[in-house]
Amino acid sequence: MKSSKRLVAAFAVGLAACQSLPEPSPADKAKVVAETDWNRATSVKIDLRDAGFSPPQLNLVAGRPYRLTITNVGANNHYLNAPEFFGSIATRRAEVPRHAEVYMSRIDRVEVFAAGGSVDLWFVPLAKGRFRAHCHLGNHAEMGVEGLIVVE
Ligand SMILES: [Cu+2]
Repeated sequence: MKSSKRLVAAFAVGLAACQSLPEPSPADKAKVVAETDWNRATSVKIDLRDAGFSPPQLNLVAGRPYRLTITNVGANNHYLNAPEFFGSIATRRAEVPRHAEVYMSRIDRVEVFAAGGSVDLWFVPLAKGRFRAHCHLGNHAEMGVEGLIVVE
């Protein structure tokens, strides 16, 4: 078993026993990023609409690499704000296709601009759980601009 797989398994078991498990260390996350075959990333997407996230629930599997495309199809700017989720993933980079790639180890929140703005996040979820994601601007969350990210 590769060490990154052991790490994922340890966090998955830990979270089941205790919901307040501290997030994986930066060194652990860096190890997962380095050992992951990013050519095998699964593409998933969330559209940010003025009335809600689509789909309202995103299902992921711990230990697998993902490319998450977040596109704003609404008339207002929106955030995807999910601090617990972002803390629990090994982040490789954020990418605006054909324009920029930003290599980073930790995302706090993501704002995507109205009417077609888009960004791809490359990451491996490390902890199983149900993570709330929402837009904190104005009353957007109350208007439904929120969703759930479920990692199994
Ligand atoms: Cu919003």
